[in-house]
Parts: sequence; structure tokens; C-alpha cells
Amino acid sequence: MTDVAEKIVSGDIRALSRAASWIEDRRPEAEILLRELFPRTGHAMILGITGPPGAGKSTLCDHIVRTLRDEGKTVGVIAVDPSSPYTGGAILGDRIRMQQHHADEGVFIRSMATRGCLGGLARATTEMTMLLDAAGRGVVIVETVGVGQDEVEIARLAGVTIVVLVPGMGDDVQAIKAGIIEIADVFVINKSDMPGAEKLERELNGYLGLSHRPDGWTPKIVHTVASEGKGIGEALAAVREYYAQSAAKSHMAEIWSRRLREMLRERLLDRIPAKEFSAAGRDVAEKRRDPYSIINDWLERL
Ligand SMILES: Nc1nc2c(ncn2[C@@H]2O[C@H](COP(=O)(O)OP(=O)(O)OP(=O)(O)O)[C@@H](O)[C@H]2O)c(=O)[nH]1
Ligand SMILES: [Mg+2]
Repeated sequence: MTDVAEKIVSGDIRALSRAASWIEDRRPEAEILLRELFPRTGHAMILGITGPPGAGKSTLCDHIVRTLRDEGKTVGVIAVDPSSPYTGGAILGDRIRMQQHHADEGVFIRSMATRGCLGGLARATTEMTMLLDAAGRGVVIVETVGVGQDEVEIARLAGVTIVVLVPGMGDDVQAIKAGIIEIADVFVINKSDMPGAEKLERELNGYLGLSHRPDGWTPKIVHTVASEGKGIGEALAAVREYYAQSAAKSHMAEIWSRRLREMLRERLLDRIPAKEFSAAGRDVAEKRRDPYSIINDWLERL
């Protein structure tokens, strides 16, 4: 192993930070390193936490981190903000909330915002989880803000996903985008100190009664008051119950088959310069060439 890889595997924080920056900056060193580290991955539990803005994801995450630290586990936290191309308030908030862990080397925190293209963010998030996994972090938490399709894509990268909902979000579960409901292995109804938590649970149960997952798992519903640290143990227990059974393994195969497709697509696209796409677009629009022959030419060249 190279020196950097060796250091990362042995838990060196500075080497880990440097490698994380390589991933964020899309440096070629990142790929070389991750290929080397790959055999060391596959041990961490990758836990996705997603849900609408302000649902209490970070507060919940913070308590889960504390519980895991009390158990003696090391943790990696990746806070992803696909909705904002800028370093927005959400990310700053996450940073501040997790500040209390800053002196603890057992908690490695990284915030990531989209840098232009979302595909790149999904890739960087995957790579970051691989890095933290290889570095021996027992649990890697990926917190994703929002409820859109983009967020769902990122949440799908996790081995087990918590969807955080809050009472009074809308009239019923239908108001929540279907995509986010479908990725939940565990539902956390946070802010259960507010009215409407029971109603939300009934609606969720109604929804779950109608839908059948291919893996046969029925998502658990857990009530929490994250701001008071209530229900954290139950949430973690539900996560572990899902993770312990075989469904999680086939889920990983599904994740990788999707990732491989995306990786291939990115690679192929990277090999055609953007200006060539523009020129070809003009050729087709102005009927100088048909699109099929352009694609065939590219495929032959690659
Ligand atoms: N009443 C109540 N408030 C809560 C609870 N959990 C979190 N909050 C508050 O809700 C607000 C948002 O919490 P966050 O943890 O930042 O929520 P988030 O989902 O991470 O927010 P974004 O990352 O911005 O999407 C904060 O003011 C919390 O103190 C809860 O169980 N009950
Ligand atoms: Mg947050």
C-alpha cells in the first residue's frame, strides 16, 4: 500500500482529511487511492438520514452520533446539500450543531454542496463513504436535505435509510413526494411533542399497508423528540434490525449495479469534450448530420 493509504487505514486524521479534499476537488489521486482502499471497505454501516428541511435530521444525527460514541464506535458524517449550489444556511447550521464533536477524533464531519452537477455530488458522496469505510469508521451517516428527486438519488446510496417526517407537514402522506417515502427503511416521526404525530403514523400505516416492497421488509415507524433526545435508542434499534437481515445485502448489490451504470456514463461522457457536443448539436439542428451517425462515430472512437 502507498503511504497515504496506509495512514488512512491506520486512522490518521490528517491523511483522511487530505484524501477527502481530493474527492471533493475531483483530483485524479482520489481514484488511485480508492482503488487501493477498496478491499478495506464493506465493514461500515452506511446510514442515510433524509427528509424535508427543518425536520430535525441534524438534531437526530447528533444524538445518534453521541449514542454510537458511547458504544465506543467511530463515526463519519457527510452532510449533503444538493438543493443549494452555494454554501447555504443549512450547511452552516449542520456545522454549528456538530461543533461539539469537533474535538473528538472519533467523529469525522464533512459538508458537501453541489458543485455544478448533481451526478458529481452522488459520485463524491459515494467516494466519501468508501473512504470513511476504509478508514475504519464503524458507521458513516449521510444527511441529505430536502425531498426532491436529487436527494432521493443520494439517499439511495445508503445501506439503510431513515426518512424523518414531522406532524402537520401537509394534509396527508400524499403531500410528501412519493420517492422519498419509497426509500425509507425506517420512518422517524420527529417532533412528536407537536400535535398530529398519531395522525401521521396512521396515514403512514395506511400507505404501508398498500405498498409491498420487493425485499419483504415493512418499514418501522418510530416516534422521536430529537431536541430532547427521546426515542433515539428505538430509532437506532429499528435501523439495526433492518440492517441485520439479508435484505440489506441484496440492497447493496442493487446500489452497486446502479453506481456502476452511473460511473460508466460519467466516464464515457467525460471523454467527449463539451464543445464537441455543442458543435454536434448545431449540426443536427441545422440538418447537416443525423444524430445516429454522430453517436455511432463517437462509440467507434471510444
Ligand atoms: N419541537 C421540536 N423541535 C425540534 C425537534 N427536533 C428538532 N427540533 C428543532 O427543529 C429545528 C430544526 O432542526 P434541525 O435538526 O436543524 O433540522 P434539519 O432537518 O437538520 O434541518 P435542515 O438540515 O436545515 O434541513 C431546530 O430548531 C431544532 O431544535 C423535536 O423533536 N421537537
Ligand atoms: Mg440539517
